[in-house]
Order: sequence, then structure tokens, then C-alpha cells
Amino acid sequence: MGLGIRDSGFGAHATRGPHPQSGQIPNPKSRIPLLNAILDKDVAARAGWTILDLARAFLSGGARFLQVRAKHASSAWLLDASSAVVALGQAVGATVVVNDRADIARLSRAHGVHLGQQDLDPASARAIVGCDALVGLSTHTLKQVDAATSQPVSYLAIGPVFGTATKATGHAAIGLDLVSRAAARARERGLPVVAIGGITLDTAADVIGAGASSVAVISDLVSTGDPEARVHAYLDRLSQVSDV
Ligand code: TZP
Ligand code: MG
Repeated sequence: MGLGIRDSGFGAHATRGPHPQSGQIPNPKSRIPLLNAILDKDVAARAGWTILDLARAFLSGGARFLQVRAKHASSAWLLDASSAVVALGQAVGATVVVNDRADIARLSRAHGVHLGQQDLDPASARAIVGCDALVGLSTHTLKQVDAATSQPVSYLAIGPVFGTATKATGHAAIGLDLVSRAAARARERGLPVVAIGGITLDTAADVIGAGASSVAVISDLVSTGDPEARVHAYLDRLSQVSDV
């Protein structure tokens, strides 16, 4: 059984089966929201926000692709929070994915799960969330990008693009050139690329210009104290560089 995906905002990606085929999606840039607004429990708390209030602010600002991320929370907390964010997202047709946890994604009726290289492999995660759900996978090198394109994934993330204090990735900043190369390779296989790591309002447009379909942002969205306005500013700026 799938997750009962409604309009996930990803077009063809939401219905991607377990075996993605090359060229299935001719223009990935048209099928993924430009901003992936990440609700990180720890970053939110440091900025004085609860996950739910921050989700409301992101959605009010126009974000339609959220990820719930809580590395140090209990399973029970994550399920409650994810379920609540999914309900908020449903009201406006936003896509919500859960970081790391395919089980929580399924139980919360999220649209999918975002995996890291150390999490469940995409096929195993998809066995939990279903063939209609989104499965995203973080990558840090072209080798990982190439390996990921033969996995049952819906999108790839690549990063850190720039230096970031939010996560000790163990990888040096990859820069825009690698974003371009990763996006080109992924696009050949019909997969959009979400770029992540150290992205700010001032650099987001360049990242999209380099070929990413979407920018994932954590700390910069809470950096001004007005995340709703910040999200709005990102969408405004990104709509000017997007070719869709
Ligand atoms: N994966 C690679 S970098 C990163 C993750 C989760 C953190 C990005 O956070 P920020 O605050 O947008 O730099
Ligand atoms: Mg992970």
C-alpha cells in the first residue's frame, strides 16, 4: 500500500514506480518546488520557534515543499510533529517529507522520506513508504550521484554546496560547478536535484542557475526572525531565475 499521495507538487515524481527509467521526466525543473524549506527541530528551537509555528510561517510565506528533520527527538515526538505538519500542509497542497525515517513517513501519511547515505537504502525505504511515495537521497559526490540514479529514488540532494554550520557532513563544500555536473547527470536519468548546504537568499538564485531544481535551506530561513517573509523573499527571487 502506498501513502495515498494526493497532489504532492512533484508531478510525475509522485507516481514514479520502484524502477525509475532514463528519460522518464523530460524537464525535472518544471516538476519540483524551487524551495525545499527544512523544518529542523534543533535549529528552530535555537531561533525560538516550535516546529509547528515554523511550519505555519513557511507555509504562509508560500513554501510548498517541507521536510521535517529532528535528529535528537524521540520516535513518538517525530510522529506527532510529522502528522501535524502533514495536516498543515494538506490544507494548502504542500508536499511534506520526513528526514531519515520511512516508518514515521508512512505512519504520519507524509508524501515521502528523505534518506542519507547511512539510512535505509532507497529500495528498503520504498518497501515501507510505497511505490507512489517520494524517496529522496542525499549525495555528496558524483560517484554517489551515479550510484543513486539506478536506485528507486524520486529526487537527489547534493551538498554541502557551501560551508554550513548546521550539519557536520564530513564533506568539503562542493561548489556550484559540482552542482551543475550532478544536476546534468541526474537529469539524464530524469531526476531533479535539490542542492543543500550553506545556501542563503543571496546565493540561492546562483544555485538554481547552476542547474539545481530546488534549494534546500535550514538556517537562513530563520536568520532574520521573520521566516514567513524570508520564504516569500526566496520564492520571489527564485521565480526570477527559474526557466519554468
Ligand atoms: N545536508 C547537507 S548540508 C545540510 C544537510 C542537512 C545542512 C544544511 O543546512 P543550512 O543551514 O541550510 O546550511
Ligand atoms: Mg539521514
